[in-house]
Amino acid sequence: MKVLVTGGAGFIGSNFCYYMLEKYPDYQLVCLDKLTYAGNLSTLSRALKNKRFTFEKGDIADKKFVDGLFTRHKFDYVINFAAESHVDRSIENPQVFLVTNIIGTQVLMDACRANGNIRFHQVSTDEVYGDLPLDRPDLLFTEQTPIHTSSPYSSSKAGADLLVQAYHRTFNLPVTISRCSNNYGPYHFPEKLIPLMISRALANQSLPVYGDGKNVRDWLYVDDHCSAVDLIVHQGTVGEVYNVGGHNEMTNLDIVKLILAQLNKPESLITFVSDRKGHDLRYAIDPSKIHAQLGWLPKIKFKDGIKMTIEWYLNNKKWWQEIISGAYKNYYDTMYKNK
Ligand code: NAD
Ligand code: TDX
Repeated sequence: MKVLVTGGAGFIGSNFCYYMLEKYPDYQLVCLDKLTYAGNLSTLSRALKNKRFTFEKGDIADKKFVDGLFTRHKFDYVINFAAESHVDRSIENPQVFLVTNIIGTQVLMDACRANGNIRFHQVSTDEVYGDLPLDRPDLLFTEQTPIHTSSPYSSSKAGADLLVQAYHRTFNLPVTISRCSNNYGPYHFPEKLIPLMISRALANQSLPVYGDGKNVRDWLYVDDHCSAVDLIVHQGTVGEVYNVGGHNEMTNLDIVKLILAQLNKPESLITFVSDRKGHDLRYAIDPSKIHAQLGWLPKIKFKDGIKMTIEWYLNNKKWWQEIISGAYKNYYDTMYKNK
């Protein structure tokens, strides 16, 4: 089998490449990645030593490049992780989100159609459902929850999801979609909450918590997301959407306090800053469909996963210190200066 993994130099895509190389010793993997600010070849250094792994630098929205790639390789599966993924950046500059997340998905699906209707999987997000109130813990996102987005990022992901479903109905393209909750784990880019707070706490820098810190996210260890995508791709029903999550809701403030406690740093580092525009209050996934139909369950409990993650950031300082010392420093100064 030959699998195209797009966005494989990013957080979840790279973890997925390692997961697949280990699980399927006879699979060939091709990783297509544009290497934007969020993509790092150093993340793939172990994979690049594997003869079954090939890296291709390119843009999923570049039709000429993508068509050429599909001519050079005969893919059995295409799994689309490539995206602009940071909500705050989408508020500053929406356009690239529309180009990569919507047009990129269309270009990939057209290439699948033109090359024998290749099986296509879209990695989507729980953010397409909008948010839930903080005072209704009984409410969860199901696959039937209406799409109702808040940010340019989530709108671009929702646009792509609708297009994927349209390609199934109109062209009979064999597709599936997964909508996962917030991931955490190794290689998470240090602009996102958990790695940002770990890296700043280690440097005794202030920890910027948006608003009152009471917003809730539903956290899943990245390997559990990888196992869900693997199951959906191999055993899922074509045309279907699967929610992925592990019932692990926490407020942002509790996450930050937990990180500080694990690192033995004082809570006085916490600084409340102005809120994210349109900030979603709460995400919470109902994963009963993927459990009932495919037998998926998460393996890593949050209390173990967060320890493993902090340990990984302590043992891999070179990886993230190189990132935060370059262009990222300007990003931090610009994005947080008025908060
Ligand atoms: P990431 O930002 O860490 O990685 C994205 C990768 O895509 C990078 O390597 C980047 O270089 C690449 N990329 C960006 N634009 C590209 C383009 N035009 N062509 C080719 N490559 C391009 O993102 P992530 O957190 O790993 O998220 C991966 C996917 O999972 C995204 O589709 C995201 O919407 C989805 N998702 C993420 C989470 C989460 O908590 N991080 C949760 C649910 C779903
Ligand atoms: O400095 C910060 N301070 C803060 O309080 C940052 C960066 C975030 N936050 C808050 C905002 C959110 O409520 O923490 C929460 C998590 O923020 P992010 O890490 O930016 O993630 P989120 O906005 O929840 O989106 C993530 O989950 C769904 C991913 O980035 C998306 O790609 C995915 O689709």
